Amino acid sequence: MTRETAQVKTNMTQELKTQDTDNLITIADQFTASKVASIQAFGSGNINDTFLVTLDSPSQQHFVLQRINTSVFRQPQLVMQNMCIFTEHIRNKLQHTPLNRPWEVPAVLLTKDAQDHCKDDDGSFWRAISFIEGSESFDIIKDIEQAKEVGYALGMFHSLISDLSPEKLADTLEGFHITPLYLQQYDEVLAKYTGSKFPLVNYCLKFVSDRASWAHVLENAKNQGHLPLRLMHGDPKVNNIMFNTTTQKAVSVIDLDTVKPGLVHYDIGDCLRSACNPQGEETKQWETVYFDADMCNAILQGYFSQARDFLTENDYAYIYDAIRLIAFELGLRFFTDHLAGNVYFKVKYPEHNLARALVQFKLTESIESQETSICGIIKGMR
Ligand code: GN1
Ligand code: MG
Repeated sequence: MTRETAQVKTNMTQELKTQDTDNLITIADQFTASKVASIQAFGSGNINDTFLVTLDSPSQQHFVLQRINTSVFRQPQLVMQNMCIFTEHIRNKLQHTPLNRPWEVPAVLLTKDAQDHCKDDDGSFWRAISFIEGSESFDIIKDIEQAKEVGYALGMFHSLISDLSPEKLADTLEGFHITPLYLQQYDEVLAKYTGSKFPLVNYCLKFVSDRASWAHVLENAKNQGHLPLRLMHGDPKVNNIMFNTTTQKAVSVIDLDTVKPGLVHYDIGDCLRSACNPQGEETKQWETVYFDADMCNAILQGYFSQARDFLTENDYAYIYDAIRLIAFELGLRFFTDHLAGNVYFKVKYPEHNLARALVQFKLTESIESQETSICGIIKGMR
């Protein structure tokens, strides 16, 4: 059975009930000596369940409480181990060489028994992370200035972990961003496919089959030694970048579950596919989705201002492919999950993953139609 189809029940999102809130308070209590004032569902994550805990305390106002989806992260204790290792590395580094502008690293909060997680009566895995006070995130980029900040944040993140050896971190999500493996899972799901009531499924089927042979591009480059294995964030979509609410400068990158060995290209692709889509990945108007090359230019400017020192000539050569590939790959992952019955990504309605796939495929088409200008932008950055 494939990782993305491993979960048996459908991931339909649910509202918070009073009884749930009581349970949540009991869990949140384990991570704080202060009184919990309130708890609310937080963010728009597709995998874990995330809550913002508000405290009655002048010293710490909030923290983020999360139930890790253990059907996806099979060894959540390794996720926590990775998080402790690299956040400590970054904190040490910042202490010795302070930056010339504010930057925050989310901290793992310990339970009253000094553990980095706790389990509830159902065996669910809970952990708490500090909240960056006075910061906010956006699902859709507002303007070019913000785009430069998004790029700066990813470049800063990569630069801060660039001297931590990839072997120091465990592979917490095998196959993550290995496109050929997603194609393999897709073929397995397709083998059981008996037709659909949604005509747009046919468009998606053709979309994938037209690109299946090209989709090995980054893995081939990695296997041939053209691209080095490094540490990556894994999920630097635009709403994982935190902005100071007053200065509107990027101050942190959050959602650190998938920081693990990989290619920085997966991150560059993921950041651009999410930040250069002005309609956002949840739009229902998939026909009008396009890739905004001006935003791409600004993000890459911000990125290279921080990343130039550790990138090689080969790295530049694969950036266009990375942008195209990660949009395609996410579309493929959503589409596979739709065909498999919505077992991996949380959904709000039955054809939600199909709608999400169409958005990413349309974005991929738009990237392909602008290949010359996107490659020109990348060339201009060297
Ligand atoms: C998932 O759960 P969330 O929203 O942080 C997914 C990413 C996708 C993203 C698309 C572990 O991230 O790979 O890009 O949805 N995370 C995992 O919104 O599969
Ligand atoms: Mg994530």
